[in-house]
Amino acid sequence: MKKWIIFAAVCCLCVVVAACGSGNKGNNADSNAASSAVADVVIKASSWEFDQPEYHIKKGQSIKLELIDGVHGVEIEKTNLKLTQNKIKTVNLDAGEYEIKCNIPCGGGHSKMTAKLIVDEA
Ligand SMILES: [Cu+2]
Repeated sequence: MKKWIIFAAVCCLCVVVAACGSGNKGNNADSNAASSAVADVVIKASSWEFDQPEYHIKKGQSIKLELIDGVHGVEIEKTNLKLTQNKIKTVNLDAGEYEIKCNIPCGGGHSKMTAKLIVDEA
């Protein structure tokens, strides 16, 4: 009887350890997915330029700012849309052309950091 109880206790312990192990793996997978989450359009900013002169997007698609070097932000003129590093936002603007500019004073070339966001008909 005593042996059976010890056997049962060891089994329980194994189940708990296995559950914890797989739980941790699950968490790691989740955090990796979050940090490398994919946006439809990625703007890459460095000092002092954006990686493309124009970015095309469709209404309802998502957009993200990645920093290559320096600290920059993105403001889309005449809209409330602002992007900060690695935060994915959905673009719900009407079709048309919008000016993009850096909205964080980032040094000598700050005022040259402009580009276009072109929202295409979905
Ligand atoms: Cu700037």
